Amino acid sequence: MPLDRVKEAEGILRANDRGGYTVPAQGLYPFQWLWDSGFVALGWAVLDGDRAFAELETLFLGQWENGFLPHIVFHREDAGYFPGPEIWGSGRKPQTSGITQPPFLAPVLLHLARKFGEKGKAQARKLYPRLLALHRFLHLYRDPEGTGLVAVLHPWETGMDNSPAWDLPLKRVPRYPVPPEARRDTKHVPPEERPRLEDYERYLYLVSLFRSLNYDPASCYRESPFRVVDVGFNALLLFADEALVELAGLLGEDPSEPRGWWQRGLSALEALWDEEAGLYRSLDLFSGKRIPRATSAGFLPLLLPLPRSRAERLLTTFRSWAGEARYLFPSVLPSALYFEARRYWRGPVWAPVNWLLAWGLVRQGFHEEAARLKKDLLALVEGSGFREYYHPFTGEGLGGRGFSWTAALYLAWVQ
Ligand code: 9WN
Repeated sequence: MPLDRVKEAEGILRANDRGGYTVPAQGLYPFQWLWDSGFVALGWAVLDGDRAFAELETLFLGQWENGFLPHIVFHREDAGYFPGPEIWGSGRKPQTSGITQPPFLAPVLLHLARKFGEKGKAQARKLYPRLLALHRFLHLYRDPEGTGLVAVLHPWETGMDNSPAWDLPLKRVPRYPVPPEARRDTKHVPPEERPRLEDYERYLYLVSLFRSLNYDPASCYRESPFRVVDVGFNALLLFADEALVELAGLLGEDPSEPRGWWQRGLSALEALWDEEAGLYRSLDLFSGKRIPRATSAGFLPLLLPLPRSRAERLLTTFRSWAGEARYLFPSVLPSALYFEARRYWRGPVWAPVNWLLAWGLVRQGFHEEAARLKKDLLALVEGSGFREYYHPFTGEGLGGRGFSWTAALYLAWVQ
């Protein structure tokens, strides 16, 4: 691994460090994001254990009294991002958004607790109750009927904002006028690499609706015209439930509550399996149907214990995708009509997805494919720098530059 890239990765984390939290990218994303912080903590763990724990502690400063953890914490003012704190109007201190993101935090805390021995355990003990409260919130308020799977109420909650999987469910969401100049993202990044204005108008409608409901969780669930069981979010939540069980064991806590969520969720996940397509799909709770779109999220259940035949079927699908791209792993099947090589979550390769899928493939014993995901990501970084995402055919870097999670995962991978 080229030493200068390692130094550069470290430099990016340090430059994006705002004291206890790391912004995903200067300019484009000037606040603290939930799932970014999980990945970033894995990078900090290579450099400085205390700083890794601090990333999570600072994130939890934004937790609400009901356990909810918002997807953005606005620790400081910055006019460079839209929608900013004044649009969300959460009324919290620090100011926050009012929707969440994939809770990819317990596996990170478990990793840190194991890596840093007694000191790590002491830190984990402080964060464990907060994580438990977050998971309790999600299982309770996002699954009021106790199905075992939770709903997301906004595409931003999936972390894969303009995934083609959300096109159909989003059609039910009215458009809220967003003057094109209000957007800041397209001032940092070419518009063809970002979501379309129409998507933003629907995103903003949902924000204004949730705000008008004072972010009351039961009302938001009931009133939201977007209610989807995202396979990615659920796979990560269940993976995190399992990590909570392990953390409970490590810390001498009672594991029965997270174990219950985990077991119930694993059997409920069966409803998302599409045997014909050979991958998992998200479920639209309004139509009651699985969403027929092939996205990388459908492979994230590889992180969970799967029957052998299921894992092998997923591997076959993985290989057929691999045959369609130069660099793995495209966010959408390249031969699909809705694939767009440069547009954000509609085609490009993303570092955290490679990293999560590799972790899942290792869990299933598929080491060769996991090694390929690592090799491709390292090649993308070495060829194009620490970008937000990459073109799956040419390897061109796209979106934001000096990107924290790409730098952090590179460090975690080459250490
Ligand atoms: C909205 C910060 C975040 C990531 C998401 C990614 C993008 C935000 C945006 O940036 O979303 O949350 O404004 O585009 O889609 O996964 O957490 O890096």
